[in-house]
Amino acid sequence: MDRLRKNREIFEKFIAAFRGKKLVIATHRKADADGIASAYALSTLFPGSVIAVPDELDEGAKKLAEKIGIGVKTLGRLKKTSFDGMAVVDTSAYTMIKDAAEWKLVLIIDHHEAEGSDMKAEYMIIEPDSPSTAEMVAGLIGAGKTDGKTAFALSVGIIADTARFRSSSAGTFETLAGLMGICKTPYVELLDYAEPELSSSAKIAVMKALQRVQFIWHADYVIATTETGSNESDAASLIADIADAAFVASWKNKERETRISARASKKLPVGLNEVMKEVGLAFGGKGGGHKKAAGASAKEHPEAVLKKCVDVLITKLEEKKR
Ligand SMILES: [Mn+2]
Repeated sequence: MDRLRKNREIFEKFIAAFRGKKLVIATHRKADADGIASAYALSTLFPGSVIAVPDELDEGAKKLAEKIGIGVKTLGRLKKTSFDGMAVVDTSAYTMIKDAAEWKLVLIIDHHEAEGSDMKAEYMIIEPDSPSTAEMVAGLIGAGKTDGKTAFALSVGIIADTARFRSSSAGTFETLAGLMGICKTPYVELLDYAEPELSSSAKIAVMKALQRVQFIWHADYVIATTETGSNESDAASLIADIADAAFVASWKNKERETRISARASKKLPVGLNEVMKEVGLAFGGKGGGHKKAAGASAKEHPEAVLKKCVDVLITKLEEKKR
């Protein structure tokens, strides 16, 4: 693949230019296993670097970091003058990592769609078609060159972000097989890290979301909406196992905004990242993500935002027909 070769070239140039430098390797807010695994793998090439996040880790990322002993710092507490620059993995949008605005960005590795991405770095490796940043990083470093801990982390990142291979290519399986050969961990154990058991309170939040599901049937597509206090992405993923599109809203009182988590079935012909972008813009917020998994923030109450999600999706479905 031409693009792979080109990206490897960029990566090698980056390595040569920054060898021995002290970097902050950062990922997006509410960091997930893909972001943390990618940051960790990159950090093995830059001894003395630190891994940092804007706020917190999600359950999977927390479990992974504990298992292999990844130290994660908070971005706001780091002294910029102690570092030679920041590398960002698994996002290229300032909304996902506000602190990055104050840093000199030297490298971005990401697999999110170009819309909504507004960060620029000296070295940029973006592959919107890649199912995970972990797979990209494994390809850039060379899966065969990783150590056991790195191979474990990247395996978990790949399984987590593909949602059990819903979005995967032959390359995904090849890369994972290579990594599993190195970390010698059975798939079931990796899966346990990629999809950790939800806490009881998270399970209850999802159950409440299910109780409140409303749906409409439009031109052979079932579109579901609901609200929850938390765990909107868990609820959206579960509902989209059945519905063609799921929009789950959660009101964030501190930010005075609604967060939407959107998931689509294989069948839905419209990219939810486009829907989320339009919804965010309509309410003074932002949106984006992937075609099948996207999100938005909106300065409006959940009911109105969910209505807008459905309206925008239906408009786009109608446009497809024409
Ligand atoms: Mn990712």
